[in-house]
Amino acid sequence: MKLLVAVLGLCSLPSIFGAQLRVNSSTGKGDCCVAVFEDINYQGGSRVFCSNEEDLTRHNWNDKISSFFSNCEVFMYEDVKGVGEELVATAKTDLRNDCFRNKKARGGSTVCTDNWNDKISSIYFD
Ligand SMILES: [Ca+2]
Repeated sequence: MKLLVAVLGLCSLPSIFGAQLRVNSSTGKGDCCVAVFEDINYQGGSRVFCSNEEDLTRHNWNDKISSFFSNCEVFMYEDVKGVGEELVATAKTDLRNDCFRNKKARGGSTVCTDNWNDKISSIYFD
């Protein structure tokens, strides 16, 4: 989290998420939200999601995300409704650097078959 604040300069995380980051009155903690970006390094068009999004085509965000950060662990999927390859993370500055995980090659070693850039189609928080 410190890294994110550093990367984004003087902005604190709650101010980045703005009014969409609600605080739970019983725990004092904010809800989970994720800020997604069209380009790497948190650049380009952006949007904040604070609830599960089973189909990003509804928001015109399908296969567009190139970086993101969150205040909690987020589960991202290659296809809508949590189908396909899964990526679990709190932040990624450049999804081109992240392989689809552990595809077994002949002989048992793992191999990268593709990267996550412009591939995410659904988002879950739990
Ligand atoms: Ca993109």
